[in-house]
Amino acid sequence: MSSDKKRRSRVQGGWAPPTNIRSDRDKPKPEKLPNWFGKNVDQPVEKKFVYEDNTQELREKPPERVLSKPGVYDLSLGPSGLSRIRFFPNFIEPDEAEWMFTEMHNELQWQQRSDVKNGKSYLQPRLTAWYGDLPYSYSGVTHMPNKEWPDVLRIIKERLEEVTGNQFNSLLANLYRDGHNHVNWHSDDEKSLGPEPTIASLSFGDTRNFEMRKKPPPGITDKKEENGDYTFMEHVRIPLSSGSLLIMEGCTQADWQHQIPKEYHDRSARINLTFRVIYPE
Ligand SMILES: O=C(O)CCC(=O)C(=O)O
Repeated sequence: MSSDKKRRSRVQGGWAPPTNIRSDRDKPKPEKLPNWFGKNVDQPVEKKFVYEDNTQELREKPPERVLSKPGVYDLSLGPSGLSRIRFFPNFIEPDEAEWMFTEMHNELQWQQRSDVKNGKSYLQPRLTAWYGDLPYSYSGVTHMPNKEWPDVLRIIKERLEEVTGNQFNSLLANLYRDGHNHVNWHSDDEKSLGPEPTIASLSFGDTRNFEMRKKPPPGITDKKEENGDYTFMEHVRIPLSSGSLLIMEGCTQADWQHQIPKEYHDRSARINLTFRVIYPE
């Protein structure tokens, strides 16, 4: 080490400025400081944590209930009263159901009708046929009285009335030609069906999911549900195979909705018969 360096280290305990620095201009420039420097960043910041109560209730989506076994299921007790369904997956033997399907496919007076919503007309994504002494109106569609019941429908009606002890005076038949044919969420709650209608639904042909969802309770303030979001309401799914019978009764139409959703894989045709009692309006 040179004697000059040794001297500087003795003076400063490190490298003292070299002896050749004689003016300020020769001094090393100070490092450029970051622009946050001097803005009280090194002062303790008074942090205010305000605890706010979560006013939105934490809600969990209830799991979908799938019903596939025969039985009587009480879906709910309110708000209108007891909603009950009865399910008989093997009401009609497969061979007989197949024969009935072909007969109905060929004999019923199928038509594609239009629903009317907000003054606009939409073709229904299925075919329908109506049998009964009285007209039936829903969603802007009116089915005119039709007393010409084909034999196959008379046979089915007699069997149904004998087994269930119920009497029906009308029938709405739906033909879903493929998986894209469907019926949207609705309740069969028209005035002409009376306050607590019993509706007997028979299925033939390919299996489709019958889905049900509970209506939000009246007066609920939740914006989502006002807009028809039923996410947190109870959901039930019943796969309806050929020959199955599903009876909805009590407050099922008042407190629940149902649909046959579109399928995104191949489905062949399905016929559904819903037997009802219609009252003059
Ligand atoms: O096809 C079905 O199983 C349901 C039909 C239906 O919802 C109706 O006719 O109101």
